[in-house]
Amino acid sequence: NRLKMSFEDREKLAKNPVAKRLFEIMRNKQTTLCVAADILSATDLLNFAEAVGPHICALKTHIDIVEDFNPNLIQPLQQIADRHNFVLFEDRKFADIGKTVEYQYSKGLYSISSWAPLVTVHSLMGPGVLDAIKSSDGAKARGVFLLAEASSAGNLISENYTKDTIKMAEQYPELITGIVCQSPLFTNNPGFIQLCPGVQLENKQDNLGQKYNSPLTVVLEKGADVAVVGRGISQAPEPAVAAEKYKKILWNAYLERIKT
Ligand code: 5IU
Repeated sequence: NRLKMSFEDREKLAKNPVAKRLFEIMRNKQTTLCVAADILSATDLLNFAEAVGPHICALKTHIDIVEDFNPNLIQPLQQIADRHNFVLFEDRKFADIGKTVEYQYSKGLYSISSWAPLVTVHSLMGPGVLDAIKSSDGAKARGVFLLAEASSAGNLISENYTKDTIKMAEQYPELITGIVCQSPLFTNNPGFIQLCPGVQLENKQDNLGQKYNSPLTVVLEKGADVAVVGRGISQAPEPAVAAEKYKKILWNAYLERIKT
């Protein structure tokens, strides 16, 4: 049972290099916190990454919302990620035919595959998207979080879609880092990491359909390994303080979960 296993034991079973790296970072930094850096200015994004860096295992970006984006942003962002030892994670949610995804992933203004070892992908369009990610240009150690469930109210994902998404992931153990979901999903592969967005202490929802659970709920009841916190940290008066607080709650919940 994945939920009772330590990250150390699961790291040995992971076949994807980014999953192995994430498990290692989580153990060493004692953090399962991924911060969503939904930030509109390049300078603010860098300052934010620097502030929360010590407390996170991954920084999730939406690079296409940066209003003054310039490719020169990437190098300092990578330096911050290296210095604080976290993974850059572009939440691109690829959902087109394989060939188009290949271009979106490795070409264009953002050239995502050259700097983001982790990306999100929709299973909707079929496994050709995963073949495209696998064979595209870019850095070789790469991983995918496949989207099996969403935190937004009224989303159209059915139980069968979720199950079939997990089956698809299991066909690509070398490429798949894990699964984005909201419940303790059944997978035969404990090397997969469960990523759970929609986590906050203050609010239960926003005014655009986002639904939140507490850090304790997602780890102990929903099976989250890595929890994504966005505005709970980015809108806090002191993001570094908030990040440390979430980190500690999440890590203690993980220890509680694996305790026999
Ligand atoms: N995100 C979700 N829910 C999902 C998926 C992705 O919230 O089901 I898939 C993203 C969107 C945003 C971040 O970048 O995670 C959550 O930010 P807040 O914690 O600010 O709501």
